[in-house]
Amino acid sequence: MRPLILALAACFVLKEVQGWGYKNGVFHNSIWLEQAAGVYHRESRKGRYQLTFKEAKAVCKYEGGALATYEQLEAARQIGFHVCSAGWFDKGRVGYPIVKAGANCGFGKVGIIDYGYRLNKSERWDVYCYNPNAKECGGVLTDPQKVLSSPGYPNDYADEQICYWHIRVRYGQKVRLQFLDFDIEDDTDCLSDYLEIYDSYDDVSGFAGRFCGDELPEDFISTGNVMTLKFLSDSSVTAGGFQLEYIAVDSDLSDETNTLT
Ligand SMILES: [Ca+2]
Repeated sequence: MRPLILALAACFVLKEVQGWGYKNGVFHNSIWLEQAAGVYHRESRKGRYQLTFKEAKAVCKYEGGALATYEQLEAARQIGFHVCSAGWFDKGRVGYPIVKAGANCGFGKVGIIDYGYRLNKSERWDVYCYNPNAKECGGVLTDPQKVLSSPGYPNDYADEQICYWHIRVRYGQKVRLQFLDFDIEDDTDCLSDYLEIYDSYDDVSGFAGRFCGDELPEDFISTGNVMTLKFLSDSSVTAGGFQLEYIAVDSDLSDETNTLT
């Protein structure tokens, strides 16, 4: 662990947590950034509701996809894609998919909450993209053991990547993370590109470290049975990327490992 980097990053992280966390009475949880049937939600790096229609299109295109159509969004919704944030989709329409009715979101309705075709394309919203092939980055993982790597590994990762891995192992177990290879654009505070570890199932609480450079981070063991990893790269300079392995360990065993290290 690098205490200095943690301290320096704290301020920035706090800002980011506000961006991703509780906002306008709605808990924006990154778990909902997961894809469903190739559809996924993105917000601007600047935060929620910052993208014009043109910018929204560019976000999807940059990632090799396109704006989702109403039908694609609905198909995703039907398999559980629920996002409480209005975004652009195909042809300048704005809305969001609601699976479970709630008082704070979707006016208590279920379905695509449709704001219709917007006349003013300079309005700022989030975006819903469609890219059935963009599946190598992030995901919800429940396997007891798995090797993860940065997008494109063993080749350099690309610019403008954002990936979330939400790991959940059996209740009563812990997640043990071991780094196998590590090379992320280095800067003093890891503000450009970084891998973050959260000792929780989201990237809002449980911040446990931010890493960059080419020094292999130490093993990390979660407190509970969940962990979140977040990888972000900015718009310039890439590096070799990383590879790591997580293993579900029995709580007793991991305590033992802890005292050994
Ligand atoms: Ca970079």
